[in-house]
Amino acid sequence: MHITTVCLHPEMVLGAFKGGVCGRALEAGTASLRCVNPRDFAAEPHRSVDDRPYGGGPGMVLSPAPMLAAVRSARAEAPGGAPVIFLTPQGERFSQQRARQLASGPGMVLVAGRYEGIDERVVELEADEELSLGDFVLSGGELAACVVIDAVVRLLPGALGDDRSAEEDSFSVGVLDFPQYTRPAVVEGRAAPEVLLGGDHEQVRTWRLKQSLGRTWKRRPDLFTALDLNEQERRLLAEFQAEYDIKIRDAKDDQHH
Ligand code: 9D3
Repeated sequence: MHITTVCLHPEMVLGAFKGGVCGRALEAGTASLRCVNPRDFAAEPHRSVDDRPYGGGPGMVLSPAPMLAAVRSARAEAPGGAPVIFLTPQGERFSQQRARQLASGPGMVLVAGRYEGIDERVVELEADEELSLGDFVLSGGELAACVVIDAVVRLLPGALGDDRSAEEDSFSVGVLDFPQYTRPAVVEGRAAPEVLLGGDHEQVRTWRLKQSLGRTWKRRPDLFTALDLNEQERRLLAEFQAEYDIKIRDAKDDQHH
């Protein structure tokens, strides 16, 4: 997979992949990661890449000429079929589904903005797509590009974690993770759930499914609404809800007494 990032701070993007699963995948050649800096396409003597916004207002806007030249240089070296994706707060929300689609393709060009944003004509001329990470404000697009790269590269065949992707497709996306435990069996008086120490794999699987469904119901009503539960899953959720009711009642009792 061929990945190019267009950004003013290449060290932020390259530095993010010095270690870890994705760093190793890049070292092994599972994917290539390059950065193109619009500053290298800016005119002398000042090599300026930004200017004041037309219409006034605070901050600066990335100038069209160096951005256009940088994006076009990145596109020219990318394989055909690699989309040019602008990371902007106005984009469609990035998702695991989009990560999977990108991981199955030949690559991507990720364009990260800074300051108040990129001149809209560059977006109109060159963006195949705009992606956002969500409704919060970053100080630039570089970290957003890193997030997209990480989510995509870990899915590539050859990256550690790729063996889990089939499982993720069918289960892990759509419900929350079950809680994890490791040794020792008791931490500050808190015992790990007994079922996990017992070695009955079917019981473990059932307990984990119940926890995943219960947590999704409790914490993520938006995900929960989209679930289509079978009979066993509905029974496990009902058990979780009954136990949860008892917990709430006990907590209220504690408050009153
Ligand atoms: C929304 C705030 N904007 C109007 C005042 C200014 C602005 C602030 C920060 C415009 C861009 C940015 C930099 N953010 C990104 O480049 C970005 C981003 C984000 O801030 N949140 C979630 N996803 C993304 S993807 C790129």
